[in-house]
Amino acid sequence: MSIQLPENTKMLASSFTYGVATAAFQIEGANTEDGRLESIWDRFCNQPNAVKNNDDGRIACDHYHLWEDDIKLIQSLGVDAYRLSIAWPRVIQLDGQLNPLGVRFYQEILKALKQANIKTFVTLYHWDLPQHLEDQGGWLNRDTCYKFRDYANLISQALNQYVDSWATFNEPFCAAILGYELGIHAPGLSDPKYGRQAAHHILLAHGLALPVLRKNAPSAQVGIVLNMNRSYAASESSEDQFAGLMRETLDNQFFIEPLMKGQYPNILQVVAPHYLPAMVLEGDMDIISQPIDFLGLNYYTCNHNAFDAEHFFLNVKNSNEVEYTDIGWEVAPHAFKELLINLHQQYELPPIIITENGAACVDTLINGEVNDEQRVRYLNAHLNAIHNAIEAGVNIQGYFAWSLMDNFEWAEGYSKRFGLVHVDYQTQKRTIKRSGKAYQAFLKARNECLFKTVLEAQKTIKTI
Ligand code: IFM
Repeated sequence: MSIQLPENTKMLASSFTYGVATAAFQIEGANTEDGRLESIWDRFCNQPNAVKNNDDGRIACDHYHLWEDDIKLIQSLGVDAYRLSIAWPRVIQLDGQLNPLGVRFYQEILKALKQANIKTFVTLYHWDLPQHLEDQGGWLNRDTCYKFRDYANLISQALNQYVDSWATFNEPFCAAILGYELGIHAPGLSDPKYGRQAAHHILLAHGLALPVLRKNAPSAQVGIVLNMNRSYAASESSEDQFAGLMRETLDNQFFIEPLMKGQYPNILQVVAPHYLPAMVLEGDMDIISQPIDFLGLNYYTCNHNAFDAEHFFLNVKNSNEVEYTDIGWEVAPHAFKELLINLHQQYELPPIIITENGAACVDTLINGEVNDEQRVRYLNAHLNAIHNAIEAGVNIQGYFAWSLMDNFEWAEGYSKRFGLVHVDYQTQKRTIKRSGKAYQAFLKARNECLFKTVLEAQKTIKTI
């Protein structure tokens, strides 16, 4: 099994960007080095049983020390771009000023990527809020939005020359809802009134940072990354249909509608006002809904929802025989295509970049090789789903596989592996898996095909 797309697809054009993605806390380690401050995830990992096996991010993939080799690895895959995140607690000191050592770390990485001709996609917030801000209420405190804007201002000035694309936030749903409503992620609070207020403040912080980024980085693309799963009703019954609608509303529309239309979904006012943020000030929705250059979308799976009187929906398994990944997520490329087409029909979207997509598999290293054929099939099917969505009119301009390498999978610790590259956490040895080789081969074939097209174009020009 390899990765193959139809020959005539727009996804083979040079304008379509292929990359791999990571996030700071998941790979860097070195969480007390060079003046890095404590983050909410350092604190959360220290709470007994908050994370599987009580794993933490102290070493992770030791990328803080191994980044040069990791960039060679990225280069060897033949990707056009690398998506990484900046750790806010590494680059901003307690006094609000830049930490020169933390900044230098990212400058070196970004510079090396540019030298390797790899485009740089930088996310400002991939969930690692400085703990001292959480101590003052974190995303429940409106002041954090202004702190985020100030951080965005300083760091974009420091890194601007090396960055092609800035995303303000990765997955506001996870940061706000898993962190403040469901208690699964840091900081571990559990109440809809917290989750929805945190979400509003994150969206507001995104809007406050936009003009700052545009001013400091006028030639870069600026956007935000949302995660979306396709929500289905578990059955045809009207109760389950309602459950599917509520899941879609609370998980997906709650985030995209304010960005695209400057409002929270109306249905919530009628059926679930306690799932609306209590404090929205005049002008907030205009700040949130300013135009963006791209919308990043992270897609992994779909869900099926039965009615539940207390929570509106209850996650149930697909009633058909379907395939799952090691994290228990259904493999659903058809749902990916549907999701993309639905969004395209619902909104006037900016260009979409698939900023994450991938699978957790039971990967075992045998004789120096990892034969992750499920991940190869997964990538192939999802890339083809994107092709089908493009054919149906959706403007998609890039794809990033999650993830470059195995890493700290949040509440699941190191028990789930998403990498195209295997990491031995004892030795920090990296081994490219079969999926990494398949992606590499696919990109090589695409580049050869681009090269052929250029040669043919040159020949035609000569004969004119
Ligand atoms: O590992 C995460 C990533 O940090 C955000 N998106 C989903 C991935 C897999 O769960």
